[in-house]
This record gives sequence, C-alpha cells and structure tokens, in this order.
Amino acid sequence: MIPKFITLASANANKAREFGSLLAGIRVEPMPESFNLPEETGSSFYENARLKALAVRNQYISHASVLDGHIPWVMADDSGIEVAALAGAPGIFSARYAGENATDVDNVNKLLAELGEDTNRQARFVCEIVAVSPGGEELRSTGILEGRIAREPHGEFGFGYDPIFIPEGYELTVSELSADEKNRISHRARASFGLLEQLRGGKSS
Ligand code: ITT
Repeated sequence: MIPKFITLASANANKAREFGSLLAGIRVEPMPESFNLPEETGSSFYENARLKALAVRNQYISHASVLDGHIPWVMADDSGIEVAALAGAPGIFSARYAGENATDVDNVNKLLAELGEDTNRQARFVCEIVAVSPGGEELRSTGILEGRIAREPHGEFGFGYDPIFIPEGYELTVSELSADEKNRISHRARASFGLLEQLRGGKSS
C-alpha cells in the first residue's frame, strides 16, 4: 500500500509539484516553512538526499507534541550530471559548478570549456531519492539517464544542463524535448518510478 502523503524535504513548491505528478496517487507536499534544510555536506547524491530526509524527519520528531505525535513519510532527492571524461564532475557540485552564484548558462559554458574537443562526450544525469517511513524505515531509489554532451547548446525548454545533454537513443538535447517526453525518461522520473515500485511492494503506514 502506498502512502497518501509524503513531505518533500525541500522548500521548493515546484519540485513538490513535479514529484507529485511523477508519484501518481501520492500527495507530495513541501516541508513546513519553519523547517530548515541541512548543509549538503555528503560526498554523494545518496548521502545528501539522506541527510535532507533525516534532518526534516528529525524536525517532525522534535515537533511531535505539536503535531499530535504525527510523523509523516519524508522524502528527499539530490541530483546532478556526471561527465565521464571529467572523472564524474560536476557531480554533487552541479548547481554551483561555475561558482556559488553561478547561473545555468555559466555552468553549461564551464562544462563545455572543460570538455573542449574531447571525443568522449559520455555523461549521465543521476537522481537519488531517499524516503523514510513514519516508523523510520529507509527506502532508496536511484534514477539514471545516460547520454552524451553536445558540442553546443540547443533548445529552449528545461533548465540546468538540459541544453547540452542528448539522451541515449535521441539526436536532440533534453531542451528540445517536450516536458511530457522529459518526464517519461528523466532521472527524476526513473527514481520516482523505482520508489513507487518499492512502496507498492512493501508495507506503508
Ligand atoms: P534543491 O533546491 O532541492 O537542492 P537544486 O536546484 O539544487 O534543488 P538538484 O539538486 O535537483 O536541484 O540538482 C542540482 C543541479 O543539477 C541543478 O541545479 C542542475 O544544474 C542539475 N540538474 C539536475 N537535474 C537536472 C535536469 O533534469 N536537467 C538539467 N539539469 C539538471
């Protein structure tokens, strides 16, 4: 049985909406505004997702008296892009590859510059989701979208590294695909489907 609600360890309402549409049948709500997220000090996507999920769960536990002892399911995600010829960079530093206040365009330009004319363009988007049940059981789901880095940006849609990422089996960048198409194949979609499968297969409360 799958839970009716999951709290997403993120203040980002758009992200909650996106996971809400991927996790069919589950209402995904952003964490309460008064909650805080920890520093992402982990050395992998999985560690960072777990840090966020457990930090938010712990805030529910310490507010349990106010919340009638109710601890909801909590999930967190962390994602980014790994480029083979750059030894997996930018990886967990994807959002700030070109610096703390880097824009998507800055990050894309830095990646293209670092890769230069390298003929090995292999790359992948990775998403790790960690979900923690009310009783403290942890689930982990990994979603990967394999592909390659284009020579230059193409397309208008999406965000981040989408304009330079061509998924395996495609000749277009993710920015040239419709949102529906991206949502069928993305690393976040794959990690979400994996989580749903685990929830369906296991018990929930
Ligand atoms: P939080 O506030 O929840 O931490 P974020 O913007 O840091 O969200 P993620 O951790 O999901 O987002 O992703 C980190 C970076 O990886 C993101 O800023 C992009 O540069 C890149 N990225 C992740 N998913 C992507 C996608 O679907 N398309 C393009 N770039 C993506």
